[in-house]
Amino acid sequence: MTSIKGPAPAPTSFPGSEKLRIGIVHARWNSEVIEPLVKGAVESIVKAGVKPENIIIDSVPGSWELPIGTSRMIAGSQIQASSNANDLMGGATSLLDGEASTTTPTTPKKSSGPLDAVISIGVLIKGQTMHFEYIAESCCQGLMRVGLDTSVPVILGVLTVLTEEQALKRAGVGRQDGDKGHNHGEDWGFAAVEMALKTGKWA
Ligand code: DLZ
Repeated sequence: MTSIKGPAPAPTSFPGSEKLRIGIVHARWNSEVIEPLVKGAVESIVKAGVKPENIIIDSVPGSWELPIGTSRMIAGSQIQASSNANDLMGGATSLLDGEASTTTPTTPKKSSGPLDAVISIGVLIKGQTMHFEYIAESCCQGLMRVGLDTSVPVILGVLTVLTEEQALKRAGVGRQDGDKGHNHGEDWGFAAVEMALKTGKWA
């Protein structure tokens, strides 16, 4: 039996999206899953009409750090009004060229303008202790708070899964049953563009 779960198809056109600036903050834990998720998000953001140079990518150590990383990226983008976005962490262009490398840690980012939405991407895989529960709960609550406090849409790109295979399938790179699954990063990219257009200064 097929499942009814999942988002309805995203809108096919996003008028005004060429003006948008979208941020992605990703954790570096579980990078084998993070990489396709980030790539999927970038591809759908571009498919929706956002210029690759207007996609800012940064990383934090783990999902626990996503709320502060997201908060800082939003604040930094509102303060700094210069610098080429594509210089930051390699921008999104290298990902679109097929080079799905995640970013390396650097100093806080400058930006060439305020961000219209941010996707926060992390992968939490349950282990033998309670660590997973504490990080997942705090991370999700923290990200909701950042979105509400800043009025900049924060897209929840955090997978909270019980097994590695569950994570891989949700990044479209599943290894078992001949089923690669579906890359949720693609949905997050479209969600970011839709929310950026429905809220903030372009609404
Ligand atoms: C410590 C930890 C553990 C056990 N598991 C994960 C995980 O599955 N996914 C993830 O993104 N991060 C994990 N971390 C790291 C924490 O998020 C955090 O980076 C460290 O505790 C340092 O604050």
